[in-house]
Amino acid sequence: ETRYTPSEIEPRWQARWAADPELYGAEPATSGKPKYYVLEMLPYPSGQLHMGHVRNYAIGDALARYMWMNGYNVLHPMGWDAFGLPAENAAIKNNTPPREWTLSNIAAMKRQMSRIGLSYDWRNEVTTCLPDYYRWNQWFFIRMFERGLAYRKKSKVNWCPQCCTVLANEQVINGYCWRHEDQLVEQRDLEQWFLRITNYAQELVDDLSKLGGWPEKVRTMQRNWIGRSEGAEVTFTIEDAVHATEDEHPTRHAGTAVLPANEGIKLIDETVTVFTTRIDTIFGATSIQLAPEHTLVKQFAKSNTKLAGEVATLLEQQTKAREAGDVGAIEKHGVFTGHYAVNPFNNERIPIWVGNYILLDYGTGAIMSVPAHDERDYEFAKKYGLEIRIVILPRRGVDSESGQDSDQMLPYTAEDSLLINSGDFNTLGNEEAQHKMAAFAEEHKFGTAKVTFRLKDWGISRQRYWGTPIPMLYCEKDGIVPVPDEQLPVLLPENIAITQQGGSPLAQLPEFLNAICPKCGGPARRETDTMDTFVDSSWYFYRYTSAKDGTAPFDTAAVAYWFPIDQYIGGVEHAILHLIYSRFWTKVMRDLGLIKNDEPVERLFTQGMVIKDGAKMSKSKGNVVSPDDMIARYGADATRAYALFATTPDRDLEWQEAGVAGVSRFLSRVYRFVMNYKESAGRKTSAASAPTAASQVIQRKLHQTIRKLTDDFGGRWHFNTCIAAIMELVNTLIASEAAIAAGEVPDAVLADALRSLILLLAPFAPYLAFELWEQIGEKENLLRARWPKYDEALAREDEIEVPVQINGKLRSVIRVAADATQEMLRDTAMADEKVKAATDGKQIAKAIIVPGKLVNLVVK
Ligand code: ANZ
Ligand code: ZN
Repeated sequence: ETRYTPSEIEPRWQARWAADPELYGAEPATSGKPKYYVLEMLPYPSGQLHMGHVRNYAIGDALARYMWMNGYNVLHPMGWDAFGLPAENAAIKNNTPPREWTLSNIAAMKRQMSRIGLSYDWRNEVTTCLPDYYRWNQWFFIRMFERGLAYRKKSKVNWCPQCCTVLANEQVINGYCWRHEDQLVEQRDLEQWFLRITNYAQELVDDLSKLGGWPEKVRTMQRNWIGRSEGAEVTFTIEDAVHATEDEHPTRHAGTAVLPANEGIKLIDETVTVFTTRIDTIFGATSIQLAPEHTLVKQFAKSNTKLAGEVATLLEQQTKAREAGDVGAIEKHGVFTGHYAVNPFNNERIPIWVGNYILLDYGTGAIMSVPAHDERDYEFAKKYGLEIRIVILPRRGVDSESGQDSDQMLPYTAEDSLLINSGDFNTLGNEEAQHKMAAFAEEHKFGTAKVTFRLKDWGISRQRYWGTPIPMLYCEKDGIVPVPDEQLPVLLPENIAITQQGGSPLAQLPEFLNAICPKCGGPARRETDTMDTFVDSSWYFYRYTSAKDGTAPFDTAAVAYWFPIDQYIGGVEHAILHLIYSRFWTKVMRDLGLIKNDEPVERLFTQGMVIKDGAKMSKSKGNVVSPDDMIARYGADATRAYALFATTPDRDLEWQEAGVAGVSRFLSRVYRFVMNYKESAGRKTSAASAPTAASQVIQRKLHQTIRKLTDDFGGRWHFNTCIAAIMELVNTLIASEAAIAAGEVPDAVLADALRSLILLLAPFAPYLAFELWEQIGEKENLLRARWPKYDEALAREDEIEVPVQINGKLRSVIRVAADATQEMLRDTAMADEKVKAATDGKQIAKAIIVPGKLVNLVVK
């Protein structure tokens, strides 16, 4: 008897697949076939694949193979997100150049991928750290610069002292560095390059509605991240500033207009603009609250050192809360500035405070505080004894039954309410009031309706070496000048000493730093920062369509054919940053006229994590299972099939080696069975005999399995139950061995069963499938063989009759499938006319249902 030996089968097929680049190669756009672009997120070349990768790729690979077998032209590419800090850290630690380290990791991981048997089109491999790729990052950057979409500004940046670099907001997780879980992120002021993603904020929100093939949770995360708020900006005038600084409690219109000649008081802005989403509550505003860093506060504090000190404390509190990622729950503190503002709606004078819960970088950095109708303002007003004035009420008035007085229901924040104490706007519903009041403000030129976004422009400057050089020059005469296209790429120098110190390593290389201004021919300084690596991953999947193109980022005709990506598969940790940047980049490329699609990805799937002993696999927990070990012990087919069999792809998967062993035993059963009967499979033309009971059982199971898998590949993707169904099919075949021996199963039926079994197995265990396919004498490329079709009639279970009793009396007999479940029996019984009549108007107290035997209902 032959034994299943993956260690013999798998390397043999690896060699054959490697020798045939066409096998998994996409055909040209002109193939005339329908296309299918399936993509898994490209890995960072750390040097080792982990089980999370294996799972991600096993899902994509199964799908790619299934689509090939359904006649599609499939693009299934792979590449390397190859820039980034670990290469620099490794360089410092091992004294290896980052490029060398990265490329050798890529080679190692590519070997792992080929051991796993993944069906990638390596002809279109993309490696983002190579100049033939990153030159296009530079090219895109210059196109954005020309359109004002890339700009430079001094700004507070998130700084990780361990990375020695700036982090994007998205790379700060609850105040900590995404790479260093225990490193609090600091704030620093630096000149940075930004991409104007906020220009696309509205479209990025709007187009989420087009992404019906994305998980709802990812769309919600993006919507929240973009954070669109409809509201209004209202400008309050500031009352006479002079006397306010001299007297803590000035009276209205007090004092003369004599301005002291000294101090910076003349600098004081005469107005302050707030952003509010509830202009309908403006008659209830009893203070203005400014962010500690608001310019007005700086002016107020100039001549008031006490205030300056207090504001510094407020800012410190806010920064701490920000670093801890929890500004929302900050314990509120504030300080009165001594100044007053005038509410343009009622000319009322209200004090201007500084609040530690007001952020500079949202809205206008200033708010009108309405304690009666906002939680935070309420808490603040209670603490500092500020007036709380009710200006909206529930439509039905205060709930009299509960006996609550109005004070106890505060703050009252409902949207659906009526205005009171609001002058001419009294009795309006709040929504109508919002429109009328915004219009009123606009008409009188002290306000305007306004949409605000939480999304910030994307800071892409990194003071690191291993990234795409930003292709900009600084000339004393001409200022900021882009590197001309024909000088691209700006090559990243290779011989460089990398050190841990802050600042960009490139700045220490005079031959890089010193350049010639293309405008005036004079000396210029080269930008020494490199780009955030999220630039690389924002458009890499376009490059896959024509990765060798030396004249353009991609071939537009190929992109027109392949895009959008039909199915993208990856970790939910990329739900915000990578996927928002990619969507932004696509829209920019569209506006550059390069592509037609508005969105890059049609369907997105986010798989669950792989865990071991209840925790995410990690070196620090010591619970890492290496794919190489598993493959050495059980083979690649068993390892990857187990990654799909253990649970549905969206759930977290608890890795259990016993499960891999179980899948491996199942694969040996398949192997043995097919090898035993491969001769019959060759004899497809035996005389058609009348259907026997044994052949009916086999065919029914076979067609049910085909139906199950076909349905699941269509969208549900419960590959675990798909593999379980194949196991059942194999059990049925093995249980039929006596009947086969007795000649009760026609050769044609057996041959069809074997052939279909191999095809069904091919997406999950490709090595075994290719091997057995050849063993049964098939000459055709397995991937071009057609996925089996099921016959509904053959799949149908025999029907049986089941009696239905009501309170012990036989009332009806229903016809159901032999394998009908309790639910199916119950549903069929309840739909039966006689049962309906007998239970009409009564309650079913109890239902005893024995599948295949009887339904017994007790009614009252
Ligand atoms: C007055 C008001 C009354 C407000 C009311 C709310 C309820 P979202 O929805 O998140 O956009 N706000 C505005 N800018 C702020 C800043 N820089 N820091 C802290 N808070 C700020 O929130 C908008 C609301 O948050 C605004 O509407 C403002 O408070 C506050 F019954 O204005 B509101
Ligand atoms: Zn110049």
